[in-house]
Amino acid sequence: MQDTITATINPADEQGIYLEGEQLDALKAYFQSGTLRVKAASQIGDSAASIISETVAKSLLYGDITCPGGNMYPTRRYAACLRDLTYFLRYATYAMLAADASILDERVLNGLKETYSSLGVPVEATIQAVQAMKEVVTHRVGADAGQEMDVYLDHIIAGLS
Ligand code: CYC
Repeated sequence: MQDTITATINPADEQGIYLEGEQLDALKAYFQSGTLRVKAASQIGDSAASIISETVAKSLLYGDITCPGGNMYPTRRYAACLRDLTYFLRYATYAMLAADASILDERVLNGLKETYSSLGVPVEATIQAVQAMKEVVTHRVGADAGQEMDVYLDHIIAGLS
């Protein structure tokens, strides 16, 4: 995985030059947002289970998807869906801490669309669930940190689209 620091320093190192201007500004913004990121990661970690259940209630429950014939039926598939959502939340939180989406590409999105397609997991419903997760997370962590998490949850949505 990469983070904002390595993504900024590595190219400078390859050229043997000091960081300047925009690169230093990017690092400054990253360091200044550090406390916000760490606080949000702690809040999300502490309430991950309830974030997932609220997300599911908001987006997937009470529809055909949990009934016979739906992709969240029976319990085995329901559990796989909850597990996938917990992966999305945890990896988006890592990416938010690093301010870099590469961990999502490497660990979550690589081959996911193909896997879902071969198993008949509906992409539209998955995207709706991630949209709901954005709202639930923002409600928990506040607007500023929520905006940061949105970047990485949107990255998952884009990777599935
Ligand atoms: C299945 N989700 C899977 C599978 C993988 C992942 C690999 C197939 C293997 C298995 O069942 O475990 C996803 N695995 C991951 C990811 C990682 C990983 C992301 C990275 C850490 O290691 N079905 C719905 C909902 C949605 C859903 C809309 C939840 C949002 O209708 C998810 N994923 C879902 C379901 C299955 C699945 C139901 C089981 C499908 C089946 O076996 O028929």
